[in-house]
Amino acid sequence: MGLRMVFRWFGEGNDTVSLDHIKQIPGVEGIVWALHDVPAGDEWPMEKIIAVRDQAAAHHLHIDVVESVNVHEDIKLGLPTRDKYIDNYVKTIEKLAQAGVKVICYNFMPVFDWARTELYKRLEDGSTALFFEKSKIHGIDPFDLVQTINQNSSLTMPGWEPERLAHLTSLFEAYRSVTSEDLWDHLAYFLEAVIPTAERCGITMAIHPDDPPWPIFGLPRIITGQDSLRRLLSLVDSPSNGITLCSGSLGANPDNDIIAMIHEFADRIPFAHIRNVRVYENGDFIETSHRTQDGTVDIAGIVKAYHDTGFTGYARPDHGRHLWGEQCRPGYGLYDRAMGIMYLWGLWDAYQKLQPTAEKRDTHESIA
Ligand code: CS2
Ligand code: MN
Repeated sequence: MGLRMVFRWFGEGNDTVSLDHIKQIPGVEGIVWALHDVPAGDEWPMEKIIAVRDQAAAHHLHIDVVESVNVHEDIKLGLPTRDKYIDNYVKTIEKLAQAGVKVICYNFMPVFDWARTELYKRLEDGSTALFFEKSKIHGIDPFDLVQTINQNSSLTMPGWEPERLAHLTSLFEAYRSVTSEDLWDHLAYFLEAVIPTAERCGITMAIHPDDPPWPIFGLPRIITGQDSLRRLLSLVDSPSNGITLCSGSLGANPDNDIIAMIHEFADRIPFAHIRNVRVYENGDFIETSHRTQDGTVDIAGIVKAYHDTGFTGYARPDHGRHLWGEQCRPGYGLYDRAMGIMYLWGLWDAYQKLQPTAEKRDTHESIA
């Protein structure tokens, strides 16, 4: 038993990559999925959950990992209406458990999920990748944002669909008085409400770090590094309160020591996102191939840390470059992620061969 490789799939008709393709990537045992058409805050319908399970099962893939059940803004804002959305969240956890799900990834970023300034930035090798240009985002007044986006169509992020943009100004208004300490309180309130259900159902909630891991547009962002992950775990001390350790998100800040995090939080990481990123001196960053030398994140060291801590959780390659003319969702093509998997397996198998985990554990036990 070792690392369990999974692959993100956005669903039938919603992804250029098919389950047939995913099945052909060596060692992939399951999909990482979600009901992307269900709005945040709504309860997930059982028949839709089962439909995805059946599609996956027809390809001998499991649905153990969901990414994400999104958290409604009212929960992050701490509004009185949050309780009804939390009730829906609890019901969704129960249903997912019933369908066999083991891990639910979520994030607690206000308004936006990941943020980039360019989706198709050309790399030297001719491929394209997601790019973040610090000066384009920093210094933008949130209240000018809608106008800025309209003028600059390359500035784009998930959640920036026209219908959401219309609400952007009022959302920014609502967040104006929310400090990062408030956001921590709202996260604690949410976890205190959902973790007992997760525990009872055998589900681990796994928070995804903020991407990039610092505040943008004047909005607080709190899951940014080792100290904040430690604080997150202490909010509710339960094995069901866990982490999706994303090396790419955390790696955008070169001060983050991801290997140290793997060692410190080993038993609380049910799900690993492994990807590389190249950070430039001015703070800009671009997503690269998974190979260690191509970026500034020590992927070989990270896989070694998972190996050395006896990791038996789920792992997936994260974003990849767009290669060979592939038309796909930004960051979610088939080729680079499939190559990423082979790189991760290469490292994993080599470490395993040099020092099998079980043997290593025995040695530790006998030393201890
Ligand atoms: C990111 C996020 O890890 C990723 O691929 O692009 O969109 C991530 O899925 C969410 O933040 C998790 O809630
Ligand atoms: Mn990630």
